[in-house]
Amino acid sequence: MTAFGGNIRNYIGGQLVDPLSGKYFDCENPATGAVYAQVPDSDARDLELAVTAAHDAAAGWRDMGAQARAAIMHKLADLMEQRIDDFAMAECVDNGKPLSLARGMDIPRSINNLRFFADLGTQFRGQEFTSEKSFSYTLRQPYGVVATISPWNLPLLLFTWKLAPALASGNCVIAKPSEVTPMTAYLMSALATEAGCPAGVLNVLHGRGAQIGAAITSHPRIPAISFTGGTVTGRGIYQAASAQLKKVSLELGGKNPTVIFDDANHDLSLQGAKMAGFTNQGQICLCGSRILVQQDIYKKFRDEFVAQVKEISIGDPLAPDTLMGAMVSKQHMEKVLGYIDLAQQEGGKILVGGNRRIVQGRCANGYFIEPTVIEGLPAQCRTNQEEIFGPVVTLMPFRDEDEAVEIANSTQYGLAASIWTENSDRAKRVAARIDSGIVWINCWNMRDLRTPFGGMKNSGVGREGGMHALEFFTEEKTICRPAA
Ligand code: TXE
Repeated sequence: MTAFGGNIRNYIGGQLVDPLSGKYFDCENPATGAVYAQVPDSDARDLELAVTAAHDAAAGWRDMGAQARAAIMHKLADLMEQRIDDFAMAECVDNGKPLSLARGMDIPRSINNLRFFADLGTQFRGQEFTSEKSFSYTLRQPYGVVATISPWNLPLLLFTWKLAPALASGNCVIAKPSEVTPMTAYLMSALATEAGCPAGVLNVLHGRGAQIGAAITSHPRIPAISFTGGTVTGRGIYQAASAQLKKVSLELGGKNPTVIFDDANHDLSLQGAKMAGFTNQGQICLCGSRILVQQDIYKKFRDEFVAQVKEISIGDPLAPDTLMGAMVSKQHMEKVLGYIDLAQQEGGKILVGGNRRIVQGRCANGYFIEPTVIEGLPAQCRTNQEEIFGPVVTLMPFRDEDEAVEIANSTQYGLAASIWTENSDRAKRVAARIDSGIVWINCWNMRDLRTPFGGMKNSGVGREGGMHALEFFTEEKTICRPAA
């Protein structure tokens, strides 16, 4: 295994290389505040090398066929699986998330992303159309070279979620992980050659969004970009890419409602709202940060919810019983704390949490925030409208289905929602009326990787997942001849 810590390197044309500028910046362990690695500050010159390597490899990768590509992707997955504990530890140190979460969710799902899309690529096909006059069929052809830009909250999971369908559909890739959490993408890139990945097929460039990210977005030889991150950044990428009519897939923020009806299973809905609110320190685009509770059960639900949130163990991500680790960075911690201040200025009452948590011992300088529950705020205030992306939830009562739907739909976002009720007719009615890309009924974050995934409104453009991702990374060409 490549040494964990020290200098991270780019992976270009099958080689681990330093950035041409020789410049690096610090990478912190957010649970301790200590610098533990150096990130290449890549720029347009590094990109040029990667784009050339990728174009040189494109025809070979395309013509190799889906089965051979799948074999290489499975081999890479095998190599990662053999080092699963190292990857989990790296994700934990880089991101601040509990080791148990990295080991239980992030890394297994990352490996599965590779396997899932490797296999799906072998099933991918065009269409056929016959009429009295003509016979037509379509070819699904890769772009050649595409880019992926991914965020810090689920670093390897989202890196592979984009990379895998791009590779499986026959593209060479320029992949840019978040500069805040580059380590697992680096460790994975260091295994690609051993897995049999031809030089230039996968290129991983590290560095700052405003520099290497922007260079990728505007590069004329990268016709398609898949991005996951904040809505403001996504909008900028959309604008930059539109100048060259690039194909863009955007998976952006959320302000997701958790809707609890008075006939919900009490224990399950409490558990579900807690998971949706605080998993990964609330740093998942799917997190349910607005909890809407029907008014006749509001007080009972609130009191028990607050009691349970008080019990969430927060602290050293390495400790086996830790449920909440550190925020990803000092800057992000300060942003979230700023929103907690704002909530109070807006008249919100903090029922539990509300502060930075100083953890004793080796994590004394880490960036921890207490799980925070706020009530008494109107649906239209900034706290209830803007993505906080931290362990902060609000509670709001509602009268009936109509009011629940109205509040649920009252933000600029439309990514995910969860509905808790034992009445299946009501569940179906409300699910159909909520404006979001996915609605869960009596569950949260349950995922079938074949299903379309993405957001309505300002939560994104396009759908990922299953065939949708393979379609995004290919052009469909129609071929037509007279009927025989
Ligand atoms: O993410 P950015 P940030 C939300 C969350 C968070 C906010 C900002 O609310 O507080 O976004 O987070 C790259 N051209 N989400 O600023 O900037 C960047 O290097 C090209 C939601 O940390 O969106 C990184 O690789 N690329 C979310 C990626 O974009 C650019 C996950 C994401 O970073 C770029 C994370 C540019 N000009 C944050 N600027 C989700 N949807 O899951 C930055 N990048």
